[in-house]
Amino acid sequence: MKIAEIHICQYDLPVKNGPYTMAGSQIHALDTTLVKLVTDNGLIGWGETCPLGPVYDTAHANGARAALAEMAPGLIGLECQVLALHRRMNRLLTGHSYAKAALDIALHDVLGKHLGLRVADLLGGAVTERVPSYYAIGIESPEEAARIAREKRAEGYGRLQVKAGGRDVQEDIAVARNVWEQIRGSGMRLALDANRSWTMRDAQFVSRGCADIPLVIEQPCASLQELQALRPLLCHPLYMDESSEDLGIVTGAVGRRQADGFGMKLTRIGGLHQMRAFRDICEAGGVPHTCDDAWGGDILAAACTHIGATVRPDLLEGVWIAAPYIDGHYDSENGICVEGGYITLPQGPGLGIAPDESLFGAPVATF
Ligand code: 0XW
Ligand code: MG
Repeated sequence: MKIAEIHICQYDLPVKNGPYTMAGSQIHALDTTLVKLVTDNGLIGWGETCPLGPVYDTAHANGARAALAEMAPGLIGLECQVLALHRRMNRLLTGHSYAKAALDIALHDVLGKHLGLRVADLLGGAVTERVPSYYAIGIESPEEAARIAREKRAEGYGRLQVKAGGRDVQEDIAVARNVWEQIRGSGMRLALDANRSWTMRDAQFVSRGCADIPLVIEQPCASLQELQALRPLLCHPLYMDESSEDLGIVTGAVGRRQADGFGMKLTRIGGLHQMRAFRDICEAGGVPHTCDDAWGGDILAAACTHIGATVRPDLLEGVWIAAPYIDGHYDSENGICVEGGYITLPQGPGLGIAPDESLFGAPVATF
C-alpha cells in the first residue's frame, strides 16, 4: 500500500469561553492544519497539527503548512510504513517535528484502517478504555482558581494543572494554596505550570511558599540549564514540558535523573512513533508523564487518547485535550470529549473518528 495523495487543509478553532491564558499570553483562537492522506487502494488517514500560537513553542501554523508542502511531493509513492515515512521526511526536511507529526498521525490512522486495528493496538495495546484526563486552570485570581478547582473536583477530574507566572509570585503562591484547599483529601493531584516564565529566584520562592503542598512544578524556567540547577533547590518534584524537545533530551533527562516527570506533547516530539518510544523510555525509568498536545481538534485529541490508553496506569498523569475549549467536533458522532474527568477510547479502526471534511473547505494544497 503506497501514499497516493496528500491534501493540506486549514481550519480556525475559536477558543470557547476564552481567552485561554498562560504566563504572558492570552489566546482567543487557534489556526489548525489538517492532513488527509489517500493511499493507492483508496484508504484515507487524517492527521493534524495545531501550534499554540506563534510564541508558545518553536512552531507556528503557517510554518506547519509550509513544511508539509515542502515534504509532500517527496512522499507520494512511498510505501505506507512508519519508519519509511520518518526516514523519508528527515531526508526531505530537517526539524519541523510538529509538521511531520501530522503525517505520522495520518499514517497510523490509515494503517489501522488497513489492518482493522485501533491506533492504540498498533502502539502496543490499550490497557484501559477510559483514559484519565486533567484540567488546566488558566492564569486566574486565587478566588476564581479555587472556584474552578471545586467545579472540576465535582466533575470527577483526578488531576489539575494550574497556570502560573507573569505576575507577582505571591499571587502564584496564593493561587496554589487556594486550589489545594479545595482538593486536599480528594486524591486529586496538582501541578503548577509556569510555562518557562519564572526566574530561578521566583521558582524557589514559590516552592518554599508551597512547601507543605504535595504538588509538582512544571517547566518553571526556560532553559535546560536552569531546570538542572534548580531541581535540587526545590521542595517539589520538577516536570519538564517545553524543554523536552526530542527523544535525545528525554533519554538524557531520564538517564541522568534530571526530571521527575514530563508534560509531553505528541507533535513536539514528532508524532505517535516518537511518542511510543518516549512512553517506553519513561516506563523503563519509572517516570510519570502526560500525553498531550498544544491544542487541536478531534484528530489530535484521538491521537493523544490512543497513546495515553497504552501507558502504564501508575505512570499516566493524564491526557489533556482542548475539547473543553472548542465548540463542536470534526466528527459529530464520535467526537472526542472529556466526561467525568475521563476520555472514552474510540472503538473504530485507526483513530476511530471520521472528520466531516466539508468543515475544512477546499484544501490549501494538494499533492
Ligand atoms: C496544558 N497544556 C497541555 C495545554 C496547553 O497547550 C499548554 C500545555 C502545558 O502543559 O503547558
Ligand atoms: Mg506544561
